[in-house]
Amino acid sequence: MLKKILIANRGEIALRVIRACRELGIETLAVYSEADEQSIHCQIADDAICIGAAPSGESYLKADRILSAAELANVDAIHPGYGFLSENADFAEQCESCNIKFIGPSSQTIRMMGDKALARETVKSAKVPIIPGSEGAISDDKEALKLAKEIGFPVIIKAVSGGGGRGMRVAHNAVAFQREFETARAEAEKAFGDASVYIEKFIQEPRHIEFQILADEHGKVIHLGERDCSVQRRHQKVFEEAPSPFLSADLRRRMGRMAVKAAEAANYKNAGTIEFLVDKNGDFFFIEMNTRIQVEHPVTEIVTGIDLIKKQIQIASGEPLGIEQKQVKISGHAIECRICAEDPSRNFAPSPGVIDLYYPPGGPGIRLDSHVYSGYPVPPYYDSMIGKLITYGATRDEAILHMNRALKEYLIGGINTNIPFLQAIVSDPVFRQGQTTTRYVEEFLARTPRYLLSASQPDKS
Ligand code: MV4
Repeated sequence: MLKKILIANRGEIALRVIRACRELGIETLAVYSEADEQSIHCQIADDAICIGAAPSGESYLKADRILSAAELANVDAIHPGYGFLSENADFAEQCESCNIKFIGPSSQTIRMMGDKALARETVKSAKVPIIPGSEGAISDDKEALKLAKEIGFPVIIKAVSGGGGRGMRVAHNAVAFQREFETARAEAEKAFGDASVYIEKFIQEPRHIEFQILADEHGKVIHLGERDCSVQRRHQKVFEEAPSPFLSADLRRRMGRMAVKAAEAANYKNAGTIEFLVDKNGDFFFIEMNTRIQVEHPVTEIVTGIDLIKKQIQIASGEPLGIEQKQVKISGHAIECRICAEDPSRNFAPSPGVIDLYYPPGGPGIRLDSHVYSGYPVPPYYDSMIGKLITYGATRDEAILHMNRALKEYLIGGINTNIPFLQAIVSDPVFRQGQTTTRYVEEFLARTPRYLLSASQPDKS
């Protein structure tokens, strides 16, 4: 078993990893930026090292400083959490060459899955369904247009180095396609330093359903069922739940089998996620693989009873999975919502500042993963998420009942949060009936008056 782990992250996920380490009897080293000196992850870790100034480019993204801290403190592994360096193949490779275990898949797998066109081809070779589209990247505009016409409009143009919704353009006809193709390539070059794009048939109003997989270093791969992440706003997930209210037992079995095949094709190790789009007919297609632990992992932990962070560490230690696919049972229902320091009535503008009152919800059916407390200054430098509220019950209705109650109990003063927005969604009949697609939030916001989304009363003047 690993003895000492550096947590190359901040916020709730740093805390989550430290908690798992502590229960496994593993020593922890936190790293932090100057803005995070008062952060709880520095307090509860066994040790903490400052790695630079507040902006993440000066600290949490500085691979060399993190590796220096790792060598100085003599850790034997690094847990990258999500975001920051978690899907950086170069960083994973540097860890490998320093003989420090990167808790995740190999740098090779990260690199391969980071190339979204290569990921498509890789899973296709394992007969995992993909969306009709180009074979690999396509650079010639005439060839691209010809292919788009063959596929049939609308089509979507995606950056090979993108992912998570960044660098995508939709074209509904040939004229628009020529324009969007050039724009997509220019944007991709600017955002990722790589102009390569690929194209796919555009699926209208899909559901986003992803499968959690676990793979040990002895070649065994299992899946832990799905999460439905259709409730998103501008590619930021808002609600995530397990199981999906949309999947039949048969569809779940078929998708799960394909998720395992995709992971096997990538020679995957550790915890990972296979993302699918599911259309109205229940046809499903692979879109991307995420080679990290995800924000929404707790809903899977609750319905399977498996601690994913501990599993990541045990797998990285070389231990066998110790669970057979047929032993994985999904029971009950869990829903997560992301609590963010932002103002929904002002187009979700970030709302950093000092939390001057903090009363978290508790009681039956509630898990709260958060690093904040009364007096905590939410820094303006990072993601606005200040916690994840997860509720669970025997049924979806019960989980929703707890969520509704917990959101009303949750008191956060001094900053604005998205809690009123989350409350409005859990009360919405479309959400309650589980009728959500990736268009849902947009549609919800279009029919919901802004004052209903803020804690303050409407301006009467
Ligand atoms: C698509 C799509 C429709 N058709 N691909 C966005 C995130 C990235 N992982 C893939 N995304 C999409 N790919 C095809 N061929 C629609 C989306 C999409 C989306 C996907 C999941 C969740 C929310 C979304 C919101 C808008 C678009």
